[in-house]
Amino acid sequence: MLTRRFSSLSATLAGAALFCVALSAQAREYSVSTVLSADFPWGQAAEKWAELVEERSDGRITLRVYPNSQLVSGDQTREFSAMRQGLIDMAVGSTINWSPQVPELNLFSLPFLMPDTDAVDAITGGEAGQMVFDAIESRGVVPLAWGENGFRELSNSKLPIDSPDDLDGLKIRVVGSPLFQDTFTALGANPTQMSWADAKPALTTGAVDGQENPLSVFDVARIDQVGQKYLTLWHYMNDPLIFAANQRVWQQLPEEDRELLRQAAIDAGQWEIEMSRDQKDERLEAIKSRGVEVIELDETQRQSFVDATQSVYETWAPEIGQELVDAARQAVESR
Ligand code: X2X
Repeated sequence: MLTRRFSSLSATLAGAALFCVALSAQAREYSVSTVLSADFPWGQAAEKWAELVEERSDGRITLRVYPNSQLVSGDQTREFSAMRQGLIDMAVGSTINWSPQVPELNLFSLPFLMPDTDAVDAITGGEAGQMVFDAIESRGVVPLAWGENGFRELSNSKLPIDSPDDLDGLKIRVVGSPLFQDTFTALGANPTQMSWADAKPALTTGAVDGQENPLSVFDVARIDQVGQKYLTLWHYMNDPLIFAANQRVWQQLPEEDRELLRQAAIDAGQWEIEMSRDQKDERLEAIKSRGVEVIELDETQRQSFVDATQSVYETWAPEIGQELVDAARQAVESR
C-alpha cells in the first residue's frame, strides 16, 4: 500500500518534471523593455516585434513589452546595465540612453553629423553600423536590429530660436549622455539632465524652458500643452533604436529561435522606421494646427549652429573612437 502510494507519487513527480521540460521547450516568455509606450512609434516597434514573434513561433515564444522604463524604475540610463545583468531579457532601446555604458553610441549624438535620413541609413547599414553593433556585443549584449526614434528638434517656451545667441541662458532638459551637456553649453544654454519621466513635470512648472525630442514624441506627448510654444527644426541629431537581447538568454535559445527573433526584429524595425518617417509631415501639421510656432532654418542659420558646436567633436571623437567617427563621416559623404 505504502509502496504503491510512493510509486504513484514518484510517477506524478516524474510526470510533472516531464511537463516542465515540455513546457520550456514549448512556451517561453521574455521581458522587453522600452522607454516609450505603444502610443509612440518606439513602443509600436516593440509591439510589432512581439506580434511577429508570436505569429512565427505559433505562440511558443512570447515577448512581453514593459514600457515607460518601468523595469528600471523610470531611469532609462540604467536599461542597458539591467539587460546586461539579466534583470531584463530584451529591449528596444535608444542609443542615447545606452551611451553611458557604450561610449561608441555617442556617435549618433554628435551634433549635425547626419543631415538627412540617407545619412542615418548609410551609417546604420554600413561599416560604421557594424562597428557599433560590435561595441555593444563586446559589452555583453546581443544587438539584433535597428529602429528609429527620429531627428530631434528643439522646443522652448520663451522665443523663436534661429541662432545660437537665442539659446543664451535658456534652461534645456537633456537626456542621459554627458555629450548633451557639452553641446548645449557650447551653444550658451544651461542644460539639465533628467529622465523622460521627469521632463514633462519640469516643463510644466517652468523648472526648464525647453527640451529636444523627435516630432512624433512632441506630438504624441502633447508637449505644446506644457507651454512649449516654439519649435525649431534643426535636425541636429537622429536617435536610432536598437533591438537587443541579454547574452545568456540568447545563448540558451536554439539556433532556429535565434534566427526567428532576429529576423522578426529586423522586420519590425524596418516597419517602424518607414512608418515613423511617413508620418513626419502629418505630425508637423498637427503640431502647427495646435498653435506651435515652427521655425525652419536656412543654410546660413543652420551653419551657425554647426560652427558653434564643433568643440563637441574634439572632446567626444576620442571617447567614441576616431576610427568609428571617420567611418561614419565616410558613410555620410558617399551616401
Ligand atoms: O527621454 C527622451 O527624450 C527620449 C524619450 O527621447 C529618450 O528616451 C531618448
